[in-house]
Amino acid sequence: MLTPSATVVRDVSAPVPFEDSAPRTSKPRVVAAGMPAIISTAKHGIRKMGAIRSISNLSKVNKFDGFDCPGCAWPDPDGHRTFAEFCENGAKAVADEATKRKAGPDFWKKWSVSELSRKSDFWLNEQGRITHPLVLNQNSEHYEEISWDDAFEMIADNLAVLSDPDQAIFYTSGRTSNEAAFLWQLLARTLGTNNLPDCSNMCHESSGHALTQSIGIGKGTVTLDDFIHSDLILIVGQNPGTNHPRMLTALRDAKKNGSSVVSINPLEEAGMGRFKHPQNPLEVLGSGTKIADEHVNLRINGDMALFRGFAKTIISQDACDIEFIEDHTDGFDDYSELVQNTEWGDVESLSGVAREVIERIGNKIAQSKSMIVCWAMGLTQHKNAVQTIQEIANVSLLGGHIGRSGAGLCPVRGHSNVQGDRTVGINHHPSATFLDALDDRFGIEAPRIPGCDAVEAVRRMSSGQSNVFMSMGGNFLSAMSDTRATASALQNCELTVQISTKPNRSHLITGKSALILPCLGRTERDSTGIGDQFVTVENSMGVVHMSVGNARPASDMLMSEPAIVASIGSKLNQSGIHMDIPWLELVNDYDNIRREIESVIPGFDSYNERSRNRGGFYLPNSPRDSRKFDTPTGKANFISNPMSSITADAGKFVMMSIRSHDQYNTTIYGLDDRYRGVKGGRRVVFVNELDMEENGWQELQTVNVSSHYDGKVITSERWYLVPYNIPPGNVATYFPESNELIPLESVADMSNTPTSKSVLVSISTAN
Ligand SMILES: Nc1nc2c(c(=O)[nH]1)N[C@H]1C(S)=C(S)[C@@H](COP(=O)(O)OP(=O)(O)OC[C@H]3O[C@@H](n4cnc5c(=O)[nH]c(N)nc54)[C@H](O)[C@@H]3O)O[C@H]1N2
Ligand SMILES: Nc1nc2c(c(=O)[nH]1)N[C@H]1C(S)=C(S)[C@@H](COP(=O)(O)OP(=O)(O)OC[C@H]3O[C@@H](n4cnc5c(=O)[nH]c(N)nc54)[C@H](O)[C@@H]3O)O[C@H]1N2
Ligand SMILES: [Mo]
Repeated sequence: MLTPSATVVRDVSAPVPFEDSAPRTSKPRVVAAGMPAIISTAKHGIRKMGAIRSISNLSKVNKFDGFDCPGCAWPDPDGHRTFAEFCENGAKAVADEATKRKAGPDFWKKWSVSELSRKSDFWLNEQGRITHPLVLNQNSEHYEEISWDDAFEMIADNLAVLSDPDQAIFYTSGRTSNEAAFLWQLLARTLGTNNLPDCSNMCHESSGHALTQSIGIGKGTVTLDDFIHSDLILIVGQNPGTNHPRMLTALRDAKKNGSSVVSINPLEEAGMGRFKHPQNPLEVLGSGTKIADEHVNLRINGDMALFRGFAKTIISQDACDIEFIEDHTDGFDDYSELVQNTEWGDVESLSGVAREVIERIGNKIAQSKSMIVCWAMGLTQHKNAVQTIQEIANVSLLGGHIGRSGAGLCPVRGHSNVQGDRTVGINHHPSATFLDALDDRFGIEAPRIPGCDAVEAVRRMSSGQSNVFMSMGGNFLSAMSDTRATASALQNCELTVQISTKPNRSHLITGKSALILPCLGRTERDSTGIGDQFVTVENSMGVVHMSVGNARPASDMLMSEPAIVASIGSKLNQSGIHMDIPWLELVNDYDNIRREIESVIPGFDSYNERSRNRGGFYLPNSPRDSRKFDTPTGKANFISNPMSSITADAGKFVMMSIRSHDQYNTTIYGLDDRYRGVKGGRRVVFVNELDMEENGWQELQTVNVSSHYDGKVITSERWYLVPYNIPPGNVATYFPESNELIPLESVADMSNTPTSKSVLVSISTAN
């Protein structure tokens, strides 16, 4: 369990420590939200924020004059807002940030980093908000208070001595505002590096990569309004009941308007069963709305074959939109030939779905006039993720489901501003056009060599090529695959810097020296010399809008993210790295930052004015708006990839790592997963009953799990078996605990995303 530390004194544990007790299990739920959601919302709110603060905060979530919910990137209705446009898990995210508990300097004096590393992630998060800038000096075991000025000086000193700017890495988590993200990438590029990995590398990178090749834009092509006009919605590899609960409202409304919903998932998730809107008393008391008309229970990673089967059905019925295909696409003939030459037997065996089911759904797709396909991590985190998403694009192109009302492709983003961060330049391989515009505006010479993504960042730190790791939010240690490899990479650094709100494992597994810079959260008032400021974010459907915090900051010592970046930039100016950027002036009035964004990035015309409009504004999206495709041929591309799926040898299983109902990525709110009937523990392995029987395993038996990749074996001890309705040969665990098992080398083709949903494992009973 213990990872050797970089210095003699620290003896820290990188993988999540074991919990003491076994979980308790009960029957999984089939109804999402309803009364249990209301009770859970109230409990979290009142326990963490107190009654008054809780009402005041929750009534400001996603209102026109309030803050953007930090929970997920699902959009809000354009023209109206209900009393409180929030959900149970959004409320948990708000309560978690607005907690009254504080992890002040005394807390860090009391606990050494080694001791803290043996606490669970749940415990760490429960300690509350970080209140002061903190330093962990080389050979020290404790974080101590440091002045902001000394902290910035320490960073500037470390950056100024680098012989090559690529020795520095600037990571971003997708909660960061457009304003902070734009300054962050500007700081990296003026220094001279494109080393800007972000959480997107582990998330929707595969979607961006696939869609750019297929339709010329790395984003989805629907608006929220399209849902109500669709006649068919496919939800593939996504668990909206837990991770995008507000999406259930859109699905309910679409259903009421006659649409049909099909869920495609190895698990029958609760949100896809029945939904009771927690803010509608009649629904809470009644039986709710049935969401999915049909559930396709496929094998993990069976999606590409499934969609190939759909294509077979559509093509065999001559149900293609020939006019659209002729006018707007390229590559149809090759694709059609490939589809027709694909054997049904291969489709069935790779997907794990019977031909008759595939044909039944395929018929629905063939008849649909307006189909939306939604997806999330169930598709993006496999070896063939890019190819799978391109197959979905192919099937959508067959029916002309792009740039038509009620139809389109809908990658559902995770972090609330992950899409915006990419738009404003958080990208390790930026386009030449973007860099040229940056150079022109700021008189710099931004580097043209691509930087590292998340996986490559670990490699560079391990080999010593990079040795300063700076993190704008997030929890890189726990979010990344191969926890041990990531830990030793971070420990190989001279300096690691975390701009954070709450304690997490990345504060404990550090470089020789480390800094924690505590920042304001979304809910909090951000005032500068000239008055209160707001920031802007872009949701999953390309709407840019303002977010204004109004709560009193958790501590007087906090700085805003933009101010922290600007202060680092300004210190670098002083320390001889000449950057002619008026950093401090930019952050005195955030309108100044938005003016810079407007001048560099297309689509942001009259940014300051339009972000003040109720509900913000849509960024241009030519496939959606005008069926124009920014590809080399000017057309959307049918891309013909060979069909594939992961297969396990005898004695091995395919493991997916998923989220419970009580976590936000690596932040653990509680140890329960109400919908899946697991309470009081997270080290569970969900296994099919038949596999349990065949191996003679008992419910809640303790096991060790080992992953296997190209001769590399990683073992993680003490997991509890839970029989579950999951396809035979497939198992599921929760992340971040199971990140320990995901080999760094196991990545998606082209997008380099860790294969968090495709890990080959064996299970052995523990002694
Ligand atoms: N409350 C809460 N909200 C969140 C988050 C959170 O942690 N908590 N995280 C945010 C972030 S960053 C993101 S990216 C999103 C994530 O949102 P999701 O993508 O919904 O998150 P996961 O739990 O990873 O769920 C993946 C789903 O895909 C299914 N799946 C796994 N493998 C396959 C496969 O091969 N094929 C198919 N068809 N299905 C598969 C799983 O059974 C599961 O239902 O949520 C965002 N919102
Ligand atoms: N095995 C496995 N691994 C995965 C995934 C998976 O499905 N399976 N999912 C992947 C996905 S989709 C994602 S997006 C990544 C997530 O990766 P990250 O974005 O790096 O991780 P989070 O857990 O969201 O980050 C939580 C931390 O952010 C800080 N924070 C919270 N709010 C703020 C804020 O307003 N400002 C600042 N500066 N800091 C803040 C807090 O200190 C908190 O501890 O994980 C990935 N890892
Ligand atoms: Mo994500």
